[in-house]
Amino acid sequence: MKIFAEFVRSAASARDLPADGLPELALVGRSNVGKSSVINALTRQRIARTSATPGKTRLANIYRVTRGSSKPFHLVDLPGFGFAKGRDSEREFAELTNAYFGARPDRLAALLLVDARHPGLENDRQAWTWLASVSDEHALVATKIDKLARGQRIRAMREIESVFDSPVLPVSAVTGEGLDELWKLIDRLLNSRNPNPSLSRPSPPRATARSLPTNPPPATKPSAPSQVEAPKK
Ligand SMILES: Nc1nc2c(ncn2[C@@H]2O[C@H](COP(=O)(O)OP(=O)(O)O)[C@@H](O)[C@H]2O)c(=O)[nH]1
Ligand SMILES: [Mg+2]
Repeated sequence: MKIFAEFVRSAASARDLPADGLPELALVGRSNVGKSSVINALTRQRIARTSATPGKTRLANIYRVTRGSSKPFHLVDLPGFGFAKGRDSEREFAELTNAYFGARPDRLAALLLVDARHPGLENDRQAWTWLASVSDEHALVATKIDKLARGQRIRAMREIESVFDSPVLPVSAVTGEGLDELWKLIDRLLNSRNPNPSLSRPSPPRATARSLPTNPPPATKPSAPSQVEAPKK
């Protein structure tokens, strides 16, 4: 399948986001979680700059992506969060994301990327809660799955699904694992959005993250925060 991707622009606030009505998919995640790498792997281009130094990107980078005969969409690489600690981290995330999407939650489809090796970090959980409050169309992706051995993986994915109370899709930008599934998930997120949200309220479909073809959802509700340690690179 042919994929065409081009950089559109960087945006410092919601005002700079394109207003041409194309569907948007936001990538949300801590700095260094692998957002840019996932974009490059998905588009098979070195279009997004990756960095071993967290915190380089303070702007949202917007790409226009067309896959096969599908309608084009905008991929929005949001600035990473995760520098501030404790209470400040909640504010940090709210500021970053509200700057981009505060004015247009109806148009927000989003993926939260979490590091497969660090299930349940506090700021990841805050980000998930925030996404759940502003968007029906969001799903969870675990990055850098290549860094975990088989046994560790199963345990880590179970823990992530339990903490977030949601299915998770494991991917690797390095080996390409999970990318086909990720494309399917993206198609579903973009296409399940109602173009006229006012017609569908007050019973919005909540099918997106739930319909991931991964493991069944955990039987129990998430427990207390499991860890808040600083992630390894
Ligand atoms: N092993 C491995 N490393 C990855 C993967 N994705 C990203 N990385 C590395 O993690 C670092 C941060 O990646 P980047 O895409 O810049 O993260 P961003 O800050 O979220 O955009 C870089 O050194 C990448 O090479 C992956 O799937 N597997
Ligand atoms: Mg990046």
